Amino acid sequence: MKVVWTISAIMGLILGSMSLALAQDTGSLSGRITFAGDPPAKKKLDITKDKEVCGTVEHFDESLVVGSDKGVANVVVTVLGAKGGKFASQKVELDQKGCRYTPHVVVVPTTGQLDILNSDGILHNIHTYSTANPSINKAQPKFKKVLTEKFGKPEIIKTSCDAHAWMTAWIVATDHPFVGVTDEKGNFTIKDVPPGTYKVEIWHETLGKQVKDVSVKAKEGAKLTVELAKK
Ligand SMILES: [Cu+2]
Repeated sequence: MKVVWTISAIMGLILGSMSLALAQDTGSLSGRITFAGDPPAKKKLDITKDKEVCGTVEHFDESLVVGSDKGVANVVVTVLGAKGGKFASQKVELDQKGCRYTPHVVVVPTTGQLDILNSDGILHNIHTYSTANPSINKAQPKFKKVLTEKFGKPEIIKTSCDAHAWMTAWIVATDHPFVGVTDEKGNFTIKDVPPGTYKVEIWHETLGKQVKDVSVKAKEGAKLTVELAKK
């Protein structure tokens, strides 16, 4: 018994130090995406249907969300060609609450699944506009609390609800975890990136795409600041 315990303790130490070594050999990439010019005013949307549910939250146009300090939200930052890494979770959620998708941009592993929740208890519809993956056009009645979908090919997919014209979300299907989405302040962080020189893709639904070269060094945090302008 004692021997078994000792062996497992040694194995634990070895495995522990191995994963520690792996973590130390990676770097991170963080930064900020800003808007060139004056931040556009928030545009409030008129809710014309199912007001008793959809009207419980305020709705704003989310196609371009810029903070007062010019940070752009919902920008997808992807490190192209980085190998390995681990997803935080294979199960990701997209909620429909107050007839609004949360989050607006959701990152889903191509090996994982997206659980689309209907917290509203009214009829929604999931309509995806994809090219690499099969398109989805499914009703989600009030009793259907969860709809589970898979996206096997990497792609950024526009998603909307045919029942509520203002509802839009973006599904980022990815085969690696080196993807970040900017927060309300335009900040993003991508952890555990293997050292190397990469092309980094910056994508926003309204402001388009840019590609930058970035070098990530072991145990160091690389920084990237990009300004996006209206096309
Ligand atoms: Cu809907």
